[in-house]
Amino acid sequence: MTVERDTAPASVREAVIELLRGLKMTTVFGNPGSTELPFLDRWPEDFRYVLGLQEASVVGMADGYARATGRAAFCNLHSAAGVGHGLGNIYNAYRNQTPLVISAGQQSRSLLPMNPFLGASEAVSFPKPYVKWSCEPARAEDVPAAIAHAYHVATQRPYGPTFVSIPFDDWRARTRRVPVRTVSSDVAPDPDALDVLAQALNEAQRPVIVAGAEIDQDKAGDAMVALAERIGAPVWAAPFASRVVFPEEHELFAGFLTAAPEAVSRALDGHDVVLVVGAPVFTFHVPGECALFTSGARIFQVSADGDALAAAPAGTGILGSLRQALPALTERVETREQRSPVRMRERPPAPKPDHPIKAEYLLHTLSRLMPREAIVVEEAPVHRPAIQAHLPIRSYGAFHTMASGGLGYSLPASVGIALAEPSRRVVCIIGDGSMMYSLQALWTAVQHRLKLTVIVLNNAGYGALRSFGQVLQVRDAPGFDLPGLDFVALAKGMGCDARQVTQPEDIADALTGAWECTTPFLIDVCVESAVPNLY
Ligand SMILES: Cc1ncc(C[n+]2csc(CCOP(=O)(O)OP(=O)(O)O)c2C)c(N)n1
Repeated sequence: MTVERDTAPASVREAVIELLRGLKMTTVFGNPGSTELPFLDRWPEDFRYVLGLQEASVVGMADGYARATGRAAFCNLHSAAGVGHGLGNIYNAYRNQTPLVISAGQQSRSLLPMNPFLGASEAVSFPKPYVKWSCEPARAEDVPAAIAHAYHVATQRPYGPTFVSIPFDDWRARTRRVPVRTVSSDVAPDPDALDVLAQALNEAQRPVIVAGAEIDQDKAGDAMVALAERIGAPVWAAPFASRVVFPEEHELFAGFLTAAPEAVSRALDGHDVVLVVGAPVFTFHVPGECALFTSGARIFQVSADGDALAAAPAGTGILGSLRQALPALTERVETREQRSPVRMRERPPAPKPDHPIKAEYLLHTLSRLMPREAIVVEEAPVHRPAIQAHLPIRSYGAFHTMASGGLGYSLPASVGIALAEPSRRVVCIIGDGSMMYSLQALWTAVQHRLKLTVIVLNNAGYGALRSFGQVLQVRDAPGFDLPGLDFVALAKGMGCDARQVTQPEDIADALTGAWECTTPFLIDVCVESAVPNLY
């Protein structure tokens, strides 16, 4: 009689542990404090606690783990200040649409009226608006139900983080177990709307697809490729896509849209039907005039993210999960015999081994030598165009970055991904500036002996700001240079083996050595400090 067992009396802690087990959230990412100790008491043998040394790393690791497993991940943060440290990556998780259940300690209910040590004022509001749902239950016995609720909201489209604040004395209160329920989260698209879209595609002279991160998240990659091949349309990556959107060596892959209205309009100019799949219309970083919106081109957007459909300034929105919508659309469209000519993506020439090392040369060499099953995690803003040009990602699931622009994400995320995918090599390509935001994630990677290679693209400064400063004609601004950072010493100080590379001829040897390592290894590559224009 499952129902009776499910609802039998228990302590709040017992009920929460059983719930987490039932929801397959037995890997808990955390940083503990006194307010969380009752939860950690007598830790169950089948649970894994992944300790992060600062909460930004804890949340980033959980995000990476959730991305790689395709399931919600659970975090346990320290009250108030711990949540505060985690907020940057809570924002990132919200924008990444990563399903996370974040719990945080709170002081005892009896002490709260007296502003106690470690008390969180307005705990529920603190992480808003970057959590989809937030709760400190009115009664201790409601904590397990609140966590179940948080899980089901986090795993509804669009996925995202949720938050539960748990007072210290709640864990020992008596309650009833909550049942582990199944709640579906796919949304079927309106068939009539798909008919209209299919007709537009069938009648189009030059259709084009703009693909976004939702495709990979939804495991709808094969369906995306099948649709593109059926209609013979080129596929662009949406601006700032945080995952692989299309195999980058496929003949229909057209390249990456820049997050600027004029650049997007130029790239899509001449196409009469623009189909945006699993992405906003569009993510911009700089203002400007997007002529596409008034050009007469018909824009269609298919996504399970109702807010992305609502925020689009133009076009027809179709709400639906891509793993449902894409096959249904492919069935409806005619195979195009006469393809409009697809502009082949130009492959850049092989870069030269100059000194100082050019990022392009490093990335070209990396692409040649990297194990085929490797997963790339990126946070090197000024080098992103070079990464896109020289390190083509060939398969879904093999690339991650944050959707939001908040630095301090990718190093901990790569740790979470490596924990979820222990058989695959994870390669984190990261700027020297980005490296310093959540550096302590490296310690967790060492403790778990992960197959993680960190490649620091060290241009001794905030390259993206140097570049953006040039675009905006900002002169003599302070705060762009980062002299005196010794990444080999920093890594070794946390038990991570590391070496510095200053000569192009040493790159191949350093990479080959890293692949032989079954524990984390950091390569600090000194690259030239001159920066390209990003816009
Ligand atoms: C949390 C956070 N703080 C500050 C910034 C502003 N910012 C954007 S790019 C950048 C420089 C990044 O430098 P680095 O990681 O060395 O990469 P590079 O641009 O040189 O490739 C900074 C500081 C940000 N995006 N996020």
